[in-house]
Amino acid sequence: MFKKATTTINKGLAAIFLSIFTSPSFAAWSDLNMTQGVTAISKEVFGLHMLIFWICVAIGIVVFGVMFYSMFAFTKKKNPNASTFHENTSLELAWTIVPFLILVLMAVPASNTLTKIYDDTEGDINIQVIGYQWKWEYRYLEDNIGFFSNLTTDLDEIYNRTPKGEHYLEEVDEAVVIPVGKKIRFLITANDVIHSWWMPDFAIKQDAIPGFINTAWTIVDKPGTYRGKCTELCGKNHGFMPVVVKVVPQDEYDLWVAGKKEAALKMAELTEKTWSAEELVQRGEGIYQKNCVACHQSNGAGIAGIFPALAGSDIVLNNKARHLEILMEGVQGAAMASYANQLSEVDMAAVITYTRRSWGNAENGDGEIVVPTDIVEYKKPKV
Ligand code: HEC
Ligand SMILES: [Cu+2]
Repeated sequence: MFKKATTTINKGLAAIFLSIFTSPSFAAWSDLNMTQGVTAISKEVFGLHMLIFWICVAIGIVVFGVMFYSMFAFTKKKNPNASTFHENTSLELAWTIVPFLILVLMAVPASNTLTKIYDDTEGDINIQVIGYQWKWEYRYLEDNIGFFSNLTTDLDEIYNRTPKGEHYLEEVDEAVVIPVGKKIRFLITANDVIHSWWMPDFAIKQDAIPGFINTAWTIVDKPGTYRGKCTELCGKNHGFMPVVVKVVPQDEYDLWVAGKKEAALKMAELTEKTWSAEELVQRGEGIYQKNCVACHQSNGAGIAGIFPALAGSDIVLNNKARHLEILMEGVQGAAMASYANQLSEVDMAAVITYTRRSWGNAENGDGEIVVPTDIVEYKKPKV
């Protein structure tokens, strides 16, 4: 029984060592080892890791060598009279100075790399990264564009109802896009709790802390899609807020920025235009179906005792200010979340107006509508 177990373990170990030593090149035992990444810094970090690993191996061999040598060379049988000396100045000096020198030897290149990593000077492109429960927001400071990046993995995959896809839990609706060869500085913070923005291929792992801004930077020369995740336990959906960065050639990046700006401009125009109640109701229906029916139901009747009815609700009928506030701020301690960051001004106004105008609400209440500029006004800092 015991023998069988040890044979299995031995075979397992042999297989592991065999797989390490027979891999194409020594650095390529990458599925066991740390990733080398794709940037100069990440390769440097990998180099440091290997250097220190081999120093540890050498120390291990010396220490265990001496230990095993002593165990076998000085058994009671071979050496019945143990020597009893104590205090040996040169030995004590040696075992103080040698480890000190080893530490310095490791500290010099490590500090060198750390100083490079902590360079917080301005980048060619500066992107603010904001962690939320449970998604990331990105704001390109120079171009004044921004968006949220949400997980897109299907719930069916998460609950094992369908096979898991290739990028399971590492796919988003909108990736960060950056150009090759440019210095990108990330200004990392959070909106609610502590998150951490981790992109192993760039050797970036930086805490996102509310009220603080931590920086990180990268220059990536290899186009591609890179994937990371939040690495600070941040609540129930911590495992569901991946980081995806697409590195593209400069001209492709310029096109992307132009497209984003155009979309923002269109949105601004939509916000400013004069909306009729009918137009808002029409637009609001789809938004209501997508965001609200799970709780308030498509007929606005809610679910008794859990989700209040919006049809005939006093707030929806007669209290425009409170209605707006609930949608913008959410209700503390209840399942009603804030939609301020999830819906554009136009969509927010549309969904509110839709609920004020549907299910007989227009007839039974004041029938007031909310237009996009009301939301813009609400969002302005109050003095
Ligand atoms: C996850 C469930 C959920 C979703 C989704 C949701 N709500 Fe709510 N909503 C609630 C709950 C619970 C309350 C009651 C909060 C409280 O006062 O305790 C509420 C309250 C409200 C109220 C106040 C009603 C009243 O009479 O007190 C309005 C208005 C409202 N929601 C509108 C919306 C709109 C519009 C959407 C979609 C954009 C939406 N809600 C999405 C759960 C939800
Ligand atoms: Cu997080």
